[in-house]
Amino acid sequence: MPVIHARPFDFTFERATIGLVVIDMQRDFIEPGGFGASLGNDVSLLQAIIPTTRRLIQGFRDAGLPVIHTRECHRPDLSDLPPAKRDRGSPSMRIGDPGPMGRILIAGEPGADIIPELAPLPGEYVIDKPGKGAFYGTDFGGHLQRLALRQLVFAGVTTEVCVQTTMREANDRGYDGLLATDATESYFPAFRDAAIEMIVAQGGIVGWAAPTDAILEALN
Ligand code: TIU
Repeated sequence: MPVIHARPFDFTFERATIGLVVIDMQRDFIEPGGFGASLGNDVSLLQAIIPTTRRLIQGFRDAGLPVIHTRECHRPDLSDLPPAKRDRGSPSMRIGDPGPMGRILIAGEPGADIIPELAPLPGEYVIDKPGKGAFYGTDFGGHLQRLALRQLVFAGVTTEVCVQTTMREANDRGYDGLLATDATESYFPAFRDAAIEMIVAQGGIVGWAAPTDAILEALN
């Protein structure tokens, strides 16, 4: 069986059961004027991983393996937005408010789109999720079962929020998860590093971690 050289130890997979999950690489998190910026973050930090994430996606496409994209966003009528999420903190704009990329974090608005550099191909599955984890309130689990996937490689933003939450949800459901360490980023680089350490500690309590080159090498 193919192997990715990873931390805390080698990650073994079958080509028939591995897929890539790219979390929330949306304009609302990565470009100025969106949700990430409304929370007071420097969104330019996240732009650094675009080329690596693009290479990782291309590697899965070239190998004929599934690529699944997620988008954190809400229905236009806000019926899937708990008031606690809308009102938390004191954001300069709240979810649903009009901004330079349309209404903040609302499905169908330009800001909720995946950035053009990483646009899904026709036929690639795109999950709209109301929570931080991709399983909550979505058909993500059903889609993984239909594809018969068992091992998931994760990329995207932000490492300690939506990426880590989804990895933990997947881990509890019996999936083996591996985080691409140079295709994930946080508004707080120390949190990215800490999240990676939390995942691989205690014998891979949540999963594995490896750089994109190590992942692509094993796919070839
Ligand atoms: N704020 C933050 O770091 N992240 C989010 O709100 N969502 C995701 O991580 N996608």
